[in-house]
Amino acid sequence: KDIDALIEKLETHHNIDKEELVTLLALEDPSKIYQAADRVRKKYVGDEVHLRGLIEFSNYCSNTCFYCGLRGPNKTIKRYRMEPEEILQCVKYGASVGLKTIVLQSGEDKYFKITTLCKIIEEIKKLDIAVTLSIGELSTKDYAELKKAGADRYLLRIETTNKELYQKLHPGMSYENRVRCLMDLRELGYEVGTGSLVGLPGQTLEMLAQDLIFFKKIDADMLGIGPFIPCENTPLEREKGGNVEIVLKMLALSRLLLPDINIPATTALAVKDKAGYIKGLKCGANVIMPNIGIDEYKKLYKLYPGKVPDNPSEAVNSLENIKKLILSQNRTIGKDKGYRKKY
Ligand code: MET
Repeated sequence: KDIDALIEKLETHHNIDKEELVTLLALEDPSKIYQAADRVRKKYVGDEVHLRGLIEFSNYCSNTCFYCGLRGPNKTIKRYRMEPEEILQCVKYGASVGLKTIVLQSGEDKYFKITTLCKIIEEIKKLDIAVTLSIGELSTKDYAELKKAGADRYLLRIETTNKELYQKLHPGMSYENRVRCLMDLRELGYEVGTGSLVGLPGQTLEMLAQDLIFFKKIDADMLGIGPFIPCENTPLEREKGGNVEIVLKMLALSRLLLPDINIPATTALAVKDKAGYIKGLKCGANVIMPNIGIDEYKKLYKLYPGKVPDNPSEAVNSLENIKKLILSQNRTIGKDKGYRKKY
């Protein structure tokens, strides 16, 4: 009874306090949360699933995030950088198959000058394609220049809003600077995406509830939420990793709190669970990010294991696989750039 009232409150008012969120996150049978999230998704963003073509253009990284296979100190992976020409070839392919958004992602690679990135962005924009960047923490000035060149959106997950856990997992980085980046991006007029890694060692339901409160507070336009998958040759390689159910709860509660935003069913969710994309789409998600990069590089972008099978065309996040999957769920493929339509 109480639970039904809580869910109804969320579904109508899109607001709830932290203790109530913890109660919902702890529910043994979350099916009513999922159903409510699916209704809200349908009502506010409809049946369209927006595709965002992902290009992982460099796996060099100067950071040392404990969970990530690309961390600087990991000397066991081969590093690569794509040439601007190669990036643009992938973009053109994406355009030719109807994609309207390209996501450029990399480790924190100081090699690429802002002016180089600006030129790439300008070229992409000529094709009438929205540009999302996911290249980490930069100065206010750099963010401003990239915006001026035409970048539309920026993804920068907070990963966890628990400061103590954040500092433990990100030596040499600061929680305050990450929040500063998000505030800068907002102020500069980007659509801003953030999100969390779910199932980190030491992460509690209270912390996850706090993440949700944070997303609501900063009015995130996009939220990427996925399971923590332990990766070899990282300090967390022997940890357990996040489970799918808690990720789905976070997705569904995000949709209920922020009804009109763009929420991907993440690649990590699909890697963790064969039906991950479908489950995500049924729990509030309305975006999927097919990888449109170059096969030989995809194999080297090892954020976590299982992303790329021996034959990359069999990857869960291939465009072909994703298109089929969306149609199989009686959903449609978004035809426009898929900006957030604030209600
Ligand atoms: N390095 C960037 C970040 O921390 C991009 C995603 S991590 C591969 O946000």
